[in-house]
Amino acid sequence: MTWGMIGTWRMALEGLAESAEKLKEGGLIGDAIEQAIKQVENHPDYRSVGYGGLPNREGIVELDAGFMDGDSLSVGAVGAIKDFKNPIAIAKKLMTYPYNNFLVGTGAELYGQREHFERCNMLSSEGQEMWKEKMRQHFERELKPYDGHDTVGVVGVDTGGHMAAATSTSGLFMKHLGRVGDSPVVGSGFYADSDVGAAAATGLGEDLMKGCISYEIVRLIGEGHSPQMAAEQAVKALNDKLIRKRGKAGDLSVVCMNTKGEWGVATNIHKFSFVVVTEDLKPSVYIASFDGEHTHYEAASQEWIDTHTE
Ligand code: SD4
Repeated sequence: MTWGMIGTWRMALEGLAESAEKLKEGGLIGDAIEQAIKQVENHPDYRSVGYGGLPNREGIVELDAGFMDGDSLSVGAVGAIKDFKNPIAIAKKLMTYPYNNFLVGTGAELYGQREHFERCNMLSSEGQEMWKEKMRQHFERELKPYDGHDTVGVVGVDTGGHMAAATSTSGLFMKHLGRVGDSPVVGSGFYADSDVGAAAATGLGEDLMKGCISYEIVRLIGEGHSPQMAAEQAVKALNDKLIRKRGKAGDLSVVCMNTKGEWGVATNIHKFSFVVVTEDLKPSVYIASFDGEHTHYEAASQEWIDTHTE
């Protein structure tokens, strides 16, 4: 059987490259994805995930993460959790219970503490400096809440045909205390079904949730569409509907894969970077853009990869 993973944004590169080695040797997709996302969470230069993530408007780093196992459809998630090093590991553990799979705020923190997950003050001094600067810009020139915020989402299949999907994020810049976006919400931020495929999303959570976008993509793959067709169709339909009903659509970007390791990507923005690794493709960064009708993508240059972190 084949294997492969696809992840949102350039920041997924190092993690996917390393965990691909495990998949190659027959490792489980859930473990590979957890390892890949942990690397992003632990990286202080990635400003939107884990340690070093940008704080909310109160200056507090609240993190969201979700995990889904495509064999059992089990889901685990945490929302608005503070001071834990790897929210993704907590989400993955929560997946193993029959109930209480999605914990938020103090309940999530209490659980993490009881289970001895590693604690960490997630506010780096760089994150704090950047927050001050962003706050200043916000008041000076009405910075959009979205600016500079990305979620890492990874989906994939292993040689045993198991599929999984997961996300981790510090959410939107300038979000309110307690605000939770699409990322830990099953069906919106992520979805996996080992019979069909898996998908993950990044962008404006408030709009991604309106289309249950990750579930919709997997559903379309199940109807016989290629991952690329499914991703493009779902994003275009949601984008158009949001514009028709609300006058505008927030940023919507997705990645997906089917059981054969075939992958797809779609976006409604100008520059959405993503990373793919499969049995036949070394870890590669691409940049996707939307022309109003279709998503196009091309390989990122080494120079671009070296000078961009997100
Ligand atoms: C959220 N979807 O919290 C996340 C943020 C994100 O690219 O993905 N930004 O709404």
